[in-house]
Amino acid sequence: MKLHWSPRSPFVRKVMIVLKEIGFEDRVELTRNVVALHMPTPEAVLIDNPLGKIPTLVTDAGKPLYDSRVVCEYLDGLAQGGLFPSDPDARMDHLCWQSLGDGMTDILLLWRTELSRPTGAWASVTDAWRVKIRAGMRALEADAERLSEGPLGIGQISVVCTLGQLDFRWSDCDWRTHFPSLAAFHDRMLLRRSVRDTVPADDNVADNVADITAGHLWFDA
Ligand SMILES: N[C@@H](CCC(=O)N[C@@H](CS)C(=O)NCC(=O)O)C(=O)O
Repeated sequence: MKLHWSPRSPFVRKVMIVLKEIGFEDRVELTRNVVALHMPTPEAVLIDNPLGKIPTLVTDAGKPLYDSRVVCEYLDGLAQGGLFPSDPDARMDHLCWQSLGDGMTDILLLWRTELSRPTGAWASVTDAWRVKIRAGMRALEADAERLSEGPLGIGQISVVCTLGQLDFRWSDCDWRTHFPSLAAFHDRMLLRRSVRDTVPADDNVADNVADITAGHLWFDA
């Protein structure tokens, strides 16, 4: 299989954590791609995913699969890894955590792009995103004990990628002070090799977006 990949992508990270958890790491060839909303989409990605996004997986049969939710579920199904529980209640918990985590990650990515807009960011939109990220963090803090105690599933994987994105691109937001149970959950997740080995890293491929998020996301006492 081939995976359109980047070490900086929180959505690719979900797939990488799943691959490591199910022991399929060696079955996938990683292809480095630089994708960003404000840049021309690489042809190699566009051929496999008309949306031009990563992660995109090409199966051994040559079938392209996207997005991270589909790719993670496909891989987990192949391995019967149990990361998407079959019990309906547990499954909905995990799918909802995934929706919240992925939705917050989407906002964090769009927000950073908006901040780089040459004519200036649209303040009403970024203000609304701040409200949503704060609400999302409160919801996750309320669920942190269940996230920490339950068996690993796609819900925890998605949420840890959102928190990792805060550390990677919003490092001054000090989320741990305001969400201590979530911080404990994050520490616990870092005990897993799959999580530790996939912490986002900047490999210095230019994407023309300077580090411009400082001072834009904070949490009230
Ligand atoms: N919903 C998608 C989101 C993927 C996504 O936004 N990936 C980013 C990189 S982290 C991307 O490809 N951005 C380029 C673009 O949106 O054109 C998923 O879960 O895979």
